[in-house]
Amino acid sequence: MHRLALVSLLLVAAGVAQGSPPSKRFFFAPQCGSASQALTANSSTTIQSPNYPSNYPNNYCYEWNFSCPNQMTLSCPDIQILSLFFCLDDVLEVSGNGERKYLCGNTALNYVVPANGMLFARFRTDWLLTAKGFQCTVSCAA
Ligand SMILES: [Ca+2]
Repeated sequence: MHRLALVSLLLVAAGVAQGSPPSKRFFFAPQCGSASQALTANSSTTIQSPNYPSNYPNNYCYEWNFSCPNQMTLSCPDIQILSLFFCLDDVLEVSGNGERKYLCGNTALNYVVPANGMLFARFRTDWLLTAKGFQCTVSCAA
């Protein structure tokens, strides 16, 4: 376990040394799948980690983009993302209202994007240790 922690720290250091943003620090991160959806007024959809509520897989990356003509809300009442390194290993990244969030651990999120905005979410995991993940609702206001 001690050796594993040391190796992980070296990997983190290597990633940070590349100077890229946290979402791209891990050189072993896979290519991200992606989906874009234009929500219409008064509609909603769900995003979730694979296998939810069972554990998400290792080495996973997927990103979502949503647009909405009105105010848009991302609601994640139960987030369980296993991170040993301050959201650098497994992380749900959210942006769209000027504040970029890096979510890990046991937490929740209610994130509001102004009208005619774009909501971006990316879920990325590393090569070991998983957890339950998340299920979120994306709502486009009436
Ligand atoms: Ca992990």
